[in-house]
Amino acid sequence: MSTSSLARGALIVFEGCDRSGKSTQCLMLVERLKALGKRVQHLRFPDRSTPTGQKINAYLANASEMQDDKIHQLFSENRWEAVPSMLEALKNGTTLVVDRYAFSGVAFSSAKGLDLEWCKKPDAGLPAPDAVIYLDIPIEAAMKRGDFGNERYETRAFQEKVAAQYKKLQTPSWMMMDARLPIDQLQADIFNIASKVIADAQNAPVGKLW
Ligand code: 2DT
Ligand code: MG
Repeated sequence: MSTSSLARGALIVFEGCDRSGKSTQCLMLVERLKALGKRVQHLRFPDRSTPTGQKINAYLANASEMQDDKIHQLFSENRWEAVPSMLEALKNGTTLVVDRYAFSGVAFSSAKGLDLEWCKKPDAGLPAPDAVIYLDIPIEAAMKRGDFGNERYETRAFQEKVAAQYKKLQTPSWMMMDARLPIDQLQADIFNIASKVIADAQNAPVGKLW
C-alpha cells in the first residue's frame, strides 16, 4: 500500500558554533534538494523579520539591552510563532532545513550562567527535529576562517562556553560532522544523511521537544 500522497516533510536542524559553516551547508542542501525536485524550505532562527525578531536583532546588535531570562524567552517566542506554518509545511510534504533551533537557545543562554533545565522549558513541545546535524569545529579553526563579527556573543571566550553547553545537550542521535572537512565533501555526507532522514520521516508522526 502506498502512502506517498500523505508523506510528510522532514525537519532537519543544523547547529554549531559561529563560523562552523551552518549557513553555507544549509544553503547547499536546500539547493541540491530543490534541483532534485523536492519540496524544501530554508528557515533560520532567529527569524529577524518578525516583530520579536526585530527586538532580538537590536539586542544582538548591542542596540538594546534586555535581561538574560527575558531575551531567552523572546528567542523561544520567535520559534513558537513559526510553529503553525512549520507544521503546515511538514504536513504538505515540505522538508524544512533549519539554521539554528532550540539547541542554540539553550546553549547560548546557559553559557551566560542561566540554569540549563530552566532554559529548556520555554521550548518544550516545539516540533522535534527528525535530525540534528551538528557542525563540530575547534574554536581555533573557526577563528582562522576570519574574524567573528561585531554582534553580541561573537567572542572566542563566549563561543568556548557555548560549545561546552552544546555538548551537554548532545544525544546519541545527533549527527556529529567534522566541520573542517572540505565544503563539498561535507555537503556530500550531509546530503546522504538528509536523504535517509527524509525517507524515514515520511510516514512517522512529528515528535515534540524535548
Ligand atoms: P545567527 O548568527 O545564526 O543569526 O544567530 N541565539 C540564537 C540565541 O542566543 N538563542 C537562540 O535561540 C538562537 C536561535 C546565536 C544570532 C545569534 O543568536 C544566538 C547567535
Ligand atoms: Mg552570527
